[in-house]
Parts: sequence; C-alpha cells; structure tokens
Amino acid sequence: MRTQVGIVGAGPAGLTLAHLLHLEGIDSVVLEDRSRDYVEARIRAGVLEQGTADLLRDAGVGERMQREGIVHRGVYLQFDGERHHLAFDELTGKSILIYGQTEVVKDLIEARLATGRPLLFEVADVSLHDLESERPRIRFRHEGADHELECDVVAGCDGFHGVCRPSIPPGVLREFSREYPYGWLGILAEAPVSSDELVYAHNERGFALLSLRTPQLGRLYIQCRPDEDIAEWPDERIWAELHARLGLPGWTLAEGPVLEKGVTGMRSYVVEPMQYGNLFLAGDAAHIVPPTGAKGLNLAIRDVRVLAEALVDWHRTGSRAGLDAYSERCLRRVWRCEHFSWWMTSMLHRSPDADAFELKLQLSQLRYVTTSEAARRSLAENYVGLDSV
Ligand code: FAS
Ligand code: PHB
Repeated sequence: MRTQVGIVGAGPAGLTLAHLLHLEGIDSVVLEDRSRDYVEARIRAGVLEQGTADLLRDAGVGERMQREGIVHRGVYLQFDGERHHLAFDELTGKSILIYGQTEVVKDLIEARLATGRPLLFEVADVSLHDLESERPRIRFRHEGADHELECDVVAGCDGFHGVCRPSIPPGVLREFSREYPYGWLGILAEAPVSSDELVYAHNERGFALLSLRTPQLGRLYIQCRPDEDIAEWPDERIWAELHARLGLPGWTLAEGPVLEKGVTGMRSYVVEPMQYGNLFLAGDAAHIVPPTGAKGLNLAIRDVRVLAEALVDWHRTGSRAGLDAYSERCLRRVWRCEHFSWWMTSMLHRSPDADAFELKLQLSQLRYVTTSEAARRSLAENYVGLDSV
C-alpha cells in the first residue's frame, strides 16, 4: 500500500487532517484501532471555539453542527454564594458553540466515507518504521492480514496512549508534565438543563461544572479524587453533591436519569518537539490539558490546521519550510492553552492539601476576574481562542 500521508488515529485530529488534505487533493490513509461505534460513542469534549466551528463549516463538514450546535455568549463563574456572568461576545466579539465531540467525530467520519478514501477501523499492531527516511512505513494488521503502508509523511494523531510518540527514539523528546491531585466525575443526564450557559463553580466541597449537550441532555461534573471508584457513587450521591456545590437560593438544579457516568484523571503534558523526521504529532499525542479550559479538542484541531497548511505548501512548492517550522508554530499556542487550562484549574479546584491561605487567594482571584474589565477580557479571550497565537 502507498499514500502521501499515513494518519494514525481517527479522533478529531486525524479525521480533520484527512479531510483538509482531501480538499487539497492530497491522499491519505486513516488507521484507527477501535471500532466505528466505539469512536463515535466516546463522550469527551463539549465546547467548540468559534475558530474551530468556522474551520469545520468552511471545510464543508459543519452543516449539522450549524443546525444543532448551541451558541453561547459566555459562561458563569460561581463562588462565595454568587454567580457572575462573563459575556464573551461583549468582551471579545466572539462566542462559543456547544456541540459534542461525539457529533464532530460522526460528521467527520461521514465526510471521510463519502470521499471513498481509506478509513480503516479495528486495525491492530500498528508500528512505525524508517521515520527519518523519505519513505516512512506503517505496518499493521487488518481483517486478519498483515499490511505495510509506504508514506511520504506520517501524522501521529493517536492520542495520549497511542504508539506514535513512543516510536520516537529515546533522548529526542523533552517531556513536561503535571499530575493534578484530583479528577472529574462526569455524568450525562436526561434532564432539562437548569442554566442558559455553562456554570463553573468554586466551592469548599470541590469544583463543579454544569454543561450540556442539548437543552434536554445535561453534562455535569464534580471534582473528585483521581482514583475515585465510580461504584461508590450511586446517582443519588452524585446529585446531592451537585446540589451542594452548584445550589444557590432561588435556583433549582433539575435532576433526571443518569445515562452515563465515569471518572477522568487530570494532567498537563507537553512533548517537545512535536515532530521527528517525517513523523508529525498532533493533538493529544503531543499534549494534554486539564478540561477546565475546554481546550483539548480545539487545540487538536488547531494543530492539524497548521500541519495541513504545511503539507499543502510542501505538495505544491516542494518547500519543507512549513513542515520544518510545524512544531515551533504549534507550541506557541500549545503553551498558551496549557497555561490557561492550568490557571483555570488552579483557580477553581480545591487541592486536598489546600490551606486557608490558598482559599483566600482563590476567592480574591475569582473576585478580580469577575469585577475587573481587564481581567474579564483576559479570561474571555483565552476561553474563546486567541487568534494572535
Ligand atoms: P483522541 O484521543 O480523541 O483520538 C485518538 C484516536 O487514536 C482514538 O480514536 C484512538 O482510538 C486512536 N488510537 C490510539 N492508539 C492507536 C493505535 N495504536 N492505532 C490506531 N489508532 C489508535 N477536551 C475538551 O476540550 N473538553 C472536555 O470536556 C474533554 N473531556 C475529556 C474526557 C476524557 C475522558 C478524555 C480522555 C479527554 C477529554 N478531552 C476534553 C480532551 C479530548 O477532547 C481530546 O483533546 C481530543 O479527543 C483530542 O483529539 P485527538 O488528538 O484526535 O485524540
Ligand atoms: C463539557 O461539556 O464536556 C465541558 C465543557 C466545558 C469544559 C469541560 C467540559 O471546560
């Protein structure tokens, strides 16, 4: 088998890259180790930056997103018994779009299959070879047969636990990471959503987030121990904690059947550089952010926008300048999002060893970002996505 771009991973990064390249006449093969059903059902991100929504729309895969996505003008920050609205549209001229990652992935898979170009699910034993050569190769098993795919370049879009990053020889990469002493317990609940926009709540019991997928489908989270056993959290206990952390006088949190629940650990992680020879890492394969800033999915899409532009330039002009600068160009935005996600997380979560001093600092910071025009604008421009980085 032979292709111009071998793409490992059919998540948002891999699928978006394949589509952007197809629009420019560049061939690719997408290899995914899970089934289509599994990939489409995996509940993850919920917030699209306007830049992400614009890219998907301009690439011709945004029709359902525009029909079903919900525009939000801002978010609420809640602390000390008060709920404050930050109007992103007034502060930045931009809004955000509520449209689940599951739906983005479904739309991208549909678009890929419509092209008739290869998207192979349930591949196994993926391995990368000759990454420093002009003909890197990907070996894999599919439908009981061994295959070898010869490429011009390989895009590692296989997430944090994939095989591409570990295929880079020892000593090449520098890793930067931080594990947080807490995680998120998330539920998907069939209940009318009790707020017109997202609520990020700081509370002495721990952080809570009210989000949604549709007006009748809530997506809610509570801070928990990173090793929390979900079996110890019957629905009643989860709702009680959500009421305790999000409740305000005169406001009611509507409950409903819990359709899904799970615990996600939290880390910050970056690997530098994001490329080696003719392997280019994109999305979670190269970096992870705590979900508090709603950056993970959006950062993955930004990486592949940069990579697609560089590949198209190389394809058209033979110049590798864009490819050589790929990592440096992506890392500027990666680190900006890493800092913002760490900052939002540190401001809103209660560390197990937090003392009274830390609580006072958090409350002061929250009061500042909800009262100062400059501080509100800074949070808003990071949340909706900075164009300048
Ligand atoms: P992905 O992990 O989405 O996709 C990688 C793909 O590669 C997967 O389909 C995987 O099956 C496949 N793969 C892995 N190994 C392979 C191999 N050896 N061969 C072939 N294929 C392989 N972000 C937010 O913005 N907001 C959130 O609320 C949020 N919640 C999250 C909750 C969880 C539990 C997780 C894990 C992440 C969450 N994220 C969130 C971040 C998430 O949205 C990622 O940033 C986003 O999925 C990144 O997309 P990709 O880089 O495409 O990686
Ligand atoms: C979600 O809806 O899943 C979501 C929204 C905002 C976040 C994290 C997750 O910061």
